[in-house]
This record gives sequence, C-alpha cells and structure tokens, in this order.
Amino acid sequence: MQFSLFDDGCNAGAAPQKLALPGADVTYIPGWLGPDDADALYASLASSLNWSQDTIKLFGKPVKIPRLQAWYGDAVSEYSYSGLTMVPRPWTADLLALKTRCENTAGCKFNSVLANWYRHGQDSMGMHADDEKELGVQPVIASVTLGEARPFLFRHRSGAPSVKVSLEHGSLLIMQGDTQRNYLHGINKTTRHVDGRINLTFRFIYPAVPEQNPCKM
Ligand SMILES: O=C(O)CCC(=O)C(=O)O
Ligand SMILES: [Mn+2]
Repeated sequence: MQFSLFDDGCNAGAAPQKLALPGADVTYIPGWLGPDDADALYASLASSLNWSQDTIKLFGKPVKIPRLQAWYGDAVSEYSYSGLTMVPRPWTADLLALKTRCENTAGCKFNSVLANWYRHGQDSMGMHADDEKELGVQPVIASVTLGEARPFLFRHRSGAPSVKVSLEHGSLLIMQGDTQRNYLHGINKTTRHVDGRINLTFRFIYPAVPEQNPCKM
C-alpha cells in the first residue's frame, strides 16, 4: 500500500502524551496514522504477512500461543523467548515504510518487528517485559496498533495495581528508558465480542555477542 499522509510519520493533530507511570518513560500518540492509512494497513498486513500460531514452552510443556505472530527484520535480528527462536523474514514494503516512520518519530533505529494478530477476544498476551538481553539495557520499543482498541496493561514489578491504556486504531506507543526494567505489560482476554487487532512492535536487536572470548583458551 501507499501511505497518503505526511512523510515524517505523524498524522496532523496527533498530540504525544507522556503517561504518568513513575519509573517508566512511555509516550502515547493517538492518531499517529490517519484512519484511512490505518484501515488500509490493517487489511494489507492481515493478508500479506506470514502469520503462524507458534508453540512455546511453559513450565517445560509445549503450549500454542493465543494469537498469531510473524517476525520480520534484518538478518542479524534472530530473537528467542520462552524456548522459541524466531528467524526474521525479509522486510516487506509496508513494514519497511512503517519502520522508517517509527524511526522518524522515536528518533532511533530499529532492525526488527514482531507482528501480533489478536483475532478475537480470546487472543491475548500474558504480562511480560521486553527485557531479553539482546534488546540491550534500556530498549526503545515502538508499538503500532491497528484495528480494535484493547486495554493495554502496565503493572509495576512492585505489584502495585495495573494501569490500563486503551491503544486506539492508528496509534503509536513508545516505551523506553527503564520501562522494561520496572514494569510488565500485556493484553488480557475478554468475553466481549471484539474485532481483530494487529500490533507491531519495532525493536533494535543487538547482534549476538560470543559467550566466550575465543582468544582466551
Ligand atoms: O499487542 C501489544 O500491544 C503488545 C505486544 C507486545 O507486548 C510484544 O510484542 O512484546
Ligand atoms: Mn512486549
């Protein structure tokens, strides 16, 4: 698809909001994509990405994740979590255009994207932090939401009550600083009838560092 709006990634009128989360650095930009671009992108990504329902290990047992996902990026950006290693597919034109827009808004580079498709209310993502070591100490994660607005939960690791943010169609959420160190985040299931939601989290994966210094034997 072709983006019809501005080159710098921001729809007119989108006002960035800093979320009041002590110990985190989270910016929410509603309407970051205009509604027509966001609609077109949802349809295009739903039909063109290589979606699969992967299996992870939970307490040693294989479990199918409750959503579809797809991993795209530069060849260096292999990524592992819960016993699942994802090898990136090469960027599509849509994802590359969106990556550039995210880079312009966030002011930093990304080399990979995890796409998640929550097909209905029973699809979800458990509370977690994006704190794998290949993401570095203070990862910057740019998260684009398309489709149904679902409550996104932040929970401080101290156990304080969760804070809910409704991530709207076409919005961008940028998590950075100590957000992953201090908070978990996730999307709960709901019994409400909800339409599909596609979320894209752009990340920078540091290339693998050898465990051992090959010169010290
Ligand atoms: O769907 C979302 O908004 C969150 C996705 C997420 O946390 C992740 O991909 O790590
Ligand atoms: Mn996450």
